[in-house]
Amino acid sequence: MNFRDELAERAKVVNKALDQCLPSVNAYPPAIHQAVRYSVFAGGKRLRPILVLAGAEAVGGNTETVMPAACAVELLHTYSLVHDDLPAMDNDDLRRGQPTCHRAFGEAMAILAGDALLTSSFNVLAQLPQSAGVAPERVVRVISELAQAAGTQGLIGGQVVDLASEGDTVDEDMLEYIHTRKTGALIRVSVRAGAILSGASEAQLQKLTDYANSLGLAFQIVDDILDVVGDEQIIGKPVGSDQRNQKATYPALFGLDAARQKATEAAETALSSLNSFGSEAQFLRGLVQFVINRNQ
Ligand code: GRG
Repeated sequence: MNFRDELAERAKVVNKALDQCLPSVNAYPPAIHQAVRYSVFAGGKRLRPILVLAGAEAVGGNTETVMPAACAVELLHTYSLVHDDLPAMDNDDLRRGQPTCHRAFGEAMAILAGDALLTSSFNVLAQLPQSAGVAPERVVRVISELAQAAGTQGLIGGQVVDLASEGDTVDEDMLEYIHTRKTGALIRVSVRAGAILSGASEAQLQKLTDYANSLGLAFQIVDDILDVVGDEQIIGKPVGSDQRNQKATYPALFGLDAARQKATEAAETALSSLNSFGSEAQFLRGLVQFVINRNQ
């Protein structure tokens, strides 16, 4: 199986697990379950849950055991997208090629769907000792790391600084502050969660953290580049929105060519962080190429 097929296969397995951990659309009250399921199944790449599985694999763990954590991370990611799209934030009409949650279900339901996704993310994690027999100390550590990644010094902190800096000239330090939190924090905790739940050593965790930091940077730079040169039909949202919203981006600060060069360097650093791992980290290596070459 080539890498893209394997990636698609893993996304399919994640989708099945996500389907099982969410209430059905008919569960009372159906309006909220429809909005939640609509947002989760609108067609994401499932990069973060796949990173949880690959993080486990890299330290000899079992991907089925950590699947609930993979779902938890995707639920939390989806919450951040739903709230980010709201009129009070980015006010976007399209996400993953479909009307955003508030466009389809109204603003109040979109706020509640985001809240529901965030809370159920932690519930799915908290059930790991019972559902998969994972040691409670490992689960508590992951819960704490995920809460920090999502909190005021993670996603929310990045979002606050991003919103506050719209229209301002942003330097490289500020750009890094925003992106290590908005994008990097969740990518990092995804890899770490899979590894922690699988009993990784601190030395392994450090190397995987270095990998994830560089992968997150490469992912963000490519995301910024796609907003300039991407195909609207493929990326599922209008191109040029960063420029229209005067967002701080790598191409805006450095130009397209230098941004591409930075992405390539970050990819190389990510790969070298895995030097001490063998074939068990092959999927993590493949993900670096995927992130660099992606067109969506
Ligand atoms: C807490 C409201 C709130 C926001 C936090 C994460 C975040 C800040 C906002 C989400 C929007 C955004 C542009 C985040 C940057 C990371 C990023 C590029 C997200 C898109 O991730 P993909 O490409 O999306 O993996 P899919 O649709 O494939 O899951």
